[in-house]
Amino acid sequence: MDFGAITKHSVLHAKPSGLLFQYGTAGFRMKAEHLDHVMFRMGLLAVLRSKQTKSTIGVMVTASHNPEEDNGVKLVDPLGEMLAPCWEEYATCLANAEEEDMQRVLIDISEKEAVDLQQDAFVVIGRDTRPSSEKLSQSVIDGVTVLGGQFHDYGLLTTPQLHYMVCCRNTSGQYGMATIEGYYQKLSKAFVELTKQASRSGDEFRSLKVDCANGIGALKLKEMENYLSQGLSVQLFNDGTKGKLNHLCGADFVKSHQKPPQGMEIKSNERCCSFDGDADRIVYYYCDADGHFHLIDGDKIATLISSFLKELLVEIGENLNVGVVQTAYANGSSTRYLEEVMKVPVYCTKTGVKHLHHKAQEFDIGVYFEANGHGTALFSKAVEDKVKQLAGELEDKKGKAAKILRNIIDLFNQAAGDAIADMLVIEAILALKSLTVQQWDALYTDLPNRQLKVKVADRKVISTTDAERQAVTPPGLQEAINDLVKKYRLSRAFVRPSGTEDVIRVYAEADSQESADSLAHEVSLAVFQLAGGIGERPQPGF
Ligand code: NG1
Ligand code: ZN
Repeated sequence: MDFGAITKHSVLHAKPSGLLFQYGTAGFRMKAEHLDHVMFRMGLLAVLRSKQTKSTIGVMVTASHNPEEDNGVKLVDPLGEMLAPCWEEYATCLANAEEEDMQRVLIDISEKEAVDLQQDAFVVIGRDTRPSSEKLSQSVIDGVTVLGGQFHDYGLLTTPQLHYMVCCRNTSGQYGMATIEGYYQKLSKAFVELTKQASRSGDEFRSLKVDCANGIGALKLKEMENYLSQGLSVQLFNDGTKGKLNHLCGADFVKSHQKPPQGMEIKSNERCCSFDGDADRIVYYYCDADGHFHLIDGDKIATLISSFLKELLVEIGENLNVGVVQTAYANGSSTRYLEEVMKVPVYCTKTGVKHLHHKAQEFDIGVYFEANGHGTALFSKAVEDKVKQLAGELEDKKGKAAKILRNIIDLFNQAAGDAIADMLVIEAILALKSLTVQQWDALYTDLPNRQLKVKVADRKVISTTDAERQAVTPPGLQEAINDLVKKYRLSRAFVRPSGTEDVIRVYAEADSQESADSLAHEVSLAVFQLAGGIGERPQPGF
């Protein structure tokens, strides 16, 4: 390592004082103006990780569903997965190091991980459409080059597209071509084949309204449209030409406010969906004839997908298992429906897709979704091999099911959730099963729920256990929550510190919206009192 050069460049990316940086659930995330040095240093770290794994590493500049003024960065590991946990710690350490300690920290990481500094390094970079992203990705490149790494800057990409590129490059093309055309070709081929297998009638299944959160999803869907042929016609809204990123639109807005985005005209019973700012989340919805809004969140998406995959496995007749992985935010009705009606085993993990992903790998087919619409399905090697074999050999019902499954595997073949891939899978399933959005929604009725945020002086005072469903500290908080929950029917509530914002999140569900709202409010007050709330006391009403 040329420490002279590193220092020379590093001082041009000075660390602001008095701020703490933490590689959280989704990398670093904060106001864009504080992130320049983090970007430079993540460029350095990506080179070390690339040398250590002898593979291409990805760096994505995005703050996903956060406001336009924020930005963030995360590293993508060789097979397109999230960064390994001990490297998250190195990332935090490097981001917080004072200028004079940089050398020591870099040497420490290299020694601990036995990084061969002579090894070549290759880093691929992508960014979302935030005004700050271009300059920040230049700082990443600065970090990569000063450590002697090679790079390819893909420019504007969705987060899942960057994961795809990393995976393609590390599997020497087996997974697909590491170009944007390669991505479109792989997904559209699978989708078009699937829709050919559907015996559909009418236009109902062919058109879909998509709210792109004024983000990267709009650009990429526009490019992709030409590849989808007649299979699907998407009508894009909030495409970034007018509105602000994630402002009053996008998957996070729709899910948390439980109402349609602005900037989209919805006629009754039309099928609509929303992406988030970097297109790794998706939620569906429609308005019924009475004008009532119906949200179809990640839980219902997981239900549709896992039920369909289970049916295919029955057709194929192999002894393979499907499991669903959720977090504590999953609606209680979805868990009940999956377990009791679908007879699918359901597991709960901590928030953050890496936890869900890890658990989902234990099944032949693991379907995982966060309620907010971030998720995918994973297929074991055994399933992939069996399906390929049957799809090639058989022409009967079993062969047909195997062909469908093979295309779904191709569409889903993403190491983390991809709104575009999820959308295509969902559209294909609805078409194949001739299901309307209303029929899909009617699988079960969500329990009314409410999510709130509480500001506290130090969010670390709350620690949790049992996949975040129980608060361990501060003392007395869980008992208070238990007492409040008892006051309502079909009720449940939990609290946890956010990994991406400086807040405590409160979740409550109950038999009516009034009860869910009131329980969420009461739990917020308990958090405020027992966990050191700051600012104004939580007020009832939303
Ligand atoms: P935090 O801020 O830790 O709650 C949020 C989402 C996660 C995940 C991450 C990363 C909720 C309640 N939380 O995490 O599910 O998607 O952002 O983007 O939706
Ligand atoms: Zn996102």
